[in-house]
Amino acid sequence: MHALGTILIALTSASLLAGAESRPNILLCLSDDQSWPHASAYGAPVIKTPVFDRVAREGVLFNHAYCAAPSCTPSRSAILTGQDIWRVGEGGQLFGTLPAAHPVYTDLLAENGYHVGYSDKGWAPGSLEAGGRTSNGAGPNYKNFGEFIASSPKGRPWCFWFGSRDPHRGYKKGSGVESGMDPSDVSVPAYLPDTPEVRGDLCDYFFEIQRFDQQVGRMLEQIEAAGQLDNTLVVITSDNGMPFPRAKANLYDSGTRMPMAICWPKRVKGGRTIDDFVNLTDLAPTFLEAAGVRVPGVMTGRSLMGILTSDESGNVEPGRDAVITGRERHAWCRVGGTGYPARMIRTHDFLYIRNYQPDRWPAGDYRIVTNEGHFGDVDNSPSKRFLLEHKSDYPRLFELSFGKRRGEELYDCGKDPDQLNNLAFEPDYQKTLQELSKRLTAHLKSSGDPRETEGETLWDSWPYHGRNNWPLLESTSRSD
Ligand SMILES: [Ca+2]
Repeated sequence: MHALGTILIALTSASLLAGAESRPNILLCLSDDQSWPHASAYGAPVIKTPVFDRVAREGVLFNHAYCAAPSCTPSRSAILTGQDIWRVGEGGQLFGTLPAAHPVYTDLLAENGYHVGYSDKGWAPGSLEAGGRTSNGAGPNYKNFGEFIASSPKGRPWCFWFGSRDPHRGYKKGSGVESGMDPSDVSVPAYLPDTPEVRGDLCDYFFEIQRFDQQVGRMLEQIEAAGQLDNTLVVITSDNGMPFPRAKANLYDSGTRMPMAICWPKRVKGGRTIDDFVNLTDLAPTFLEAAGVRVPGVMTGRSLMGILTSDESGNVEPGRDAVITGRERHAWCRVGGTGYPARMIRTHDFLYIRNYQPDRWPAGDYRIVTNEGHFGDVDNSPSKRFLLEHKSDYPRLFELSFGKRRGEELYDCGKDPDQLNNLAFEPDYQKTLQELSKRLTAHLKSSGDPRETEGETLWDSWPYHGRNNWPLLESTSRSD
């Protein structure tokens, strides 16, 4: 090796060592199936999330954070790789895999001296082996944060992924009310029937969000006790929307808009609320930049460090006026194991959705197998059961959750915050629709989405590494 090269390597190592103490610890706390605005910092009634609220108060609260896909596996693939789901192959759908060829921020931090680990739900669900990985993309597994922090070498920064299993179903029925919640105070989204069954189900969901909040609180106490909170970058968010009809696995706000709060006392001015549109793919480049690690060119996310280190509130960075996300196969619930491919663009005023296969059932095929067996993209739940059993009392809500959809959907988010009235075929909205459609297509093409760049796509033929709950799929399906 040339002498100059040796000197450069020595200098690089020396500067890394010199900077090691100033590099932040990174803590990502991810709930499982929590929608915006279900945290008390957003003013949501009934629910109390003092830890999330504290991080928002001492740091930054995001009003427009969106997951990259409204489904566990693809959302987690996108967080780890910092890429849109259509760029990560079989990582882009539920029970897929995470191909080893895609760099993940956890590996990059480990290669640069970080102590890395995760507990509970990491990259999941799916098959890591199928993608050529020998360990979880979220890092080595630890029993809990306490075990991780105790094993953390002195003087080295750490990066931890806490993947809670709350508020994923199932719920203990009545747990919300038993904990003291008053169901009459619940704000029921307009896409759900306002009934005692649904209000009770929402309370049980809130109960688990509060349990997640308490878990995060105990971790922050440990970090404070170790005197490390000042230089720890803490992110609290969720992987996808709540497990209710027309929410999780859908591209409406109910499925993709996430609560998110970030603090880092040493570097980030607190007490700010941000209106910029951000994607959870932005987290990987944020963590890398905070750690002084080069962000790979393949990452489509954009670091949030500019927002975090600014003094501003509201709209901070130009160009962050929209997010683009998508959906491929969620559950195995259609004839032939197909998905419901769709992409969306969300701006401040509008949500535009493109459904590539409107002939398919968005919530899964309607099949007579068991009472629980309909519409497999919607988690079984008291709310789902109520809507199925009272279809004739709530025909519109039933259609909105389970019926077929048009190839294009457009919602006026100011007038219709729950996104119920599709304006895509209204003459007054054609100009808006054309503009959003053009912008969506341009982004999908430039980011290499096969749905736009290739005639035939592979998603429906990729393996589903989960239990097939539909053994009679080919023979008993009907399409009414
Ligand atoms: Ca989830």
